[in-house]
Amino acid sequence: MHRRKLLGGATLLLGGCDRLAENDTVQRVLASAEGLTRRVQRLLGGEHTLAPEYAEADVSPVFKANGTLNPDDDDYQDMAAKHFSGWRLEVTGLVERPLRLSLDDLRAMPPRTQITRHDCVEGWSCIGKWKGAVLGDVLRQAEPRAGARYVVFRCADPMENGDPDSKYYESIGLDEAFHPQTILAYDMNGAPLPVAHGAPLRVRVERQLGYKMAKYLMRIEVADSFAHIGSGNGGYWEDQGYAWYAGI
Ligand SMILES: Nc1nc2c(c(=O)[nH]1)N[C@H]1C(S)=C(S)[C@@H](COP(=O)(O)O)O[C@H]1N2
Ligand SMILES: [Mo]
Repeated sequence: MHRRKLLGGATLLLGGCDRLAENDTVQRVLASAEGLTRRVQRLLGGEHTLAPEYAEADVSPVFKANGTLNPDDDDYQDMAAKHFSGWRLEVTGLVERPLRLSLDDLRAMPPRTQITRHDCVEGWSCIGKWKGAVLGDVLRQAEPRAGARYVVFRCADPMENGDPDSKYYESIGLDEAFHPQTILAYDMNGAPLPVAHGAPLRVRVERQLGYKMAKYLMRIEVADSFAHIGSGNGGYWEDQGYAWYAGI
């Protein structure tokens, strides 16, 4: 009986980015598995193991777009109509120097290009080529203050009928934020990021699952806790029951 409950939880997890039922067993399994993957990854490879990178020939001919494909938000639509010339990435919270960066500012920073595999919790994968600014470089400019533990990504897309309080968000630890492959991508497969994939800027966190990779990025908040955001679990999908540390 116990075993069947566990398998039920695992099947739900693989079932996709659908809402998970508020189920105690699922919550417990996710919580324990999450700590385990994180510890095992650290034991096996240390903090900064690189995710595998691929060759140009491996790039998927079609990269599936998932989740929000075009944000239902007037401000976002206005910015998109002006080719994101008015868009700025804000860096706020526990930092010495809050930042407001244009796409040109980000493109002027030393770029990193990587060809990696994107794994969605739904069970599909695609290989894509990403180019962007290294998040660690942006954070070093902003200078996180003592007590900073998390980097919270705030996105433009409401998840419930245009409700501004339901906008997608995500968070990662400061260690993951300073990982060399954690980038803010403005190009995909050699062209500016399409709207369906998160224009004008999306996060790549290559050692974790797709839902960590926030699209339509508007603001980065450096914080000591995410308990005050959403339902307090560190991300839109985490609030529906997914693991915060989504290691692959
Ligand atoms: N802002 C935002 N970011 C998001 C999502 C979303 O709906 N909104 N979906 C997530 C999920 S579940 C996946 S698999 C990837 C999909 O990225 P893609 O559209 O480039 O495939 O984006 C992630 N980031
Ligand atoms: Mo996903």
